[in-house]
Amino acid sequence: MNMRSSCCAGAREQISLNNIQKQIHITPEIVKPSQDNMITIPGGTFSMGADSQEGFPADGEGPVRQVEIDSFQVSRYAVTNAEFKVFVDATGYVTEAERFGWSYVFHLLASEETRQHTSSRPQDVPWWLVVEGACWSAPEGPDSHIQDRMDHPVVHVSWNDAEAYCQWAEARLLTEAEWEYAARGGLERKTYPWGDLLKPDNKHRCNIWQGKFPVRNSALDGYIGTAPVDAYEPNGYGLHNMSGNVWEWCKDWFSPAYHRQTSARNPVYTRVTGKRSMRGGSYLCHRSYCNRYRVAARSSNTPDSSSGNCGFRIARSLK
Ligand SMILES: [Ca+2]
Repeated sequence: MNMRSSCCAGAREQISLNNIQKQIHITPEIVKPSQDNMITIPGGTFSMGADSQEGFPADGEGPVRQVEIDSFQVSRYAVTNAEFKVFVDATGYVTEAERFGWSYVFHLLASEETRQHTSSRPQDVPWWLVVEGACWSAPEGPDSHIQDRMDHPVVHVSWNDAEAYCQWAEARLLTEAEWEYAARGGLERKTYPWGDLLKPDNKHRCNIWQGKFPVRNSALDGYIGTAPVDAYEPNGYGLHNMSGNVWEWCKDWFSPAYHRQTSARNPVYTRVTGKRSMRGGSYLCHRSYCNRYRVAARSSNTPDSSSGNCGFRIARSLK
């Protein structure tokens, strides 16, 4: 079993499963994600990135620069378990977590029995359990299921799995720049999708961690794990949970030099770096440890990695 530590989610070593970009057999009559949940984001120019000291220098959140984005469509929510099930039922797709036979589960979410039978965890992020049988339909291992979580974001999907879903849905992942532009909801240089205060009017606006990470989560925001994709108020563009809940895979390869090396118009980092970008943070984020639930924050993982706190949303280009 191969693993490598990462702050935001455990990573698989690059032992790629050959031909992971499998043939997808499409059943045409199956209903695909409709336009109803897609929002058109009008193109424009915005200040991308952050220069504040809040971030991690190694992430390359800045320097802040002006970036121009063409209009595009984005899904109002992250892809749900219900939507992913339609895809799997239609295509027979098998996720990488299922092929590898394991995925990363946060220790407090696993059952007592699973914890007792799981000895493998990355040394420097020991709150991630390597749980055999954990996958999108059994998020905490074989003794768990998604029946009461069909409107939650699908998790334990790798970047490659997300790409496969997009191919089927005739969609694509957002570029990092599109993601941040959408997440800002029309606001300029704010920390969160709704403004600069984490809890305006003392109201929770996203699903992160309250308490002492990683041992005690008081879940004052209502959720210890994932929340339904439409939880909390949307941002100015009508998008839910751009901050917190689950990390969202983006199209780009990840590089700390992103802001220095990509163009000012529709940027996308295409040089192969071995890691794909993720945005938004998750229910495990806490200011004391990982405050990457800010809109300018960035993280990454290998494209075959999966964990219980990473999903994706979809985009479509406008003709
Ligand atoms: Ca929470």
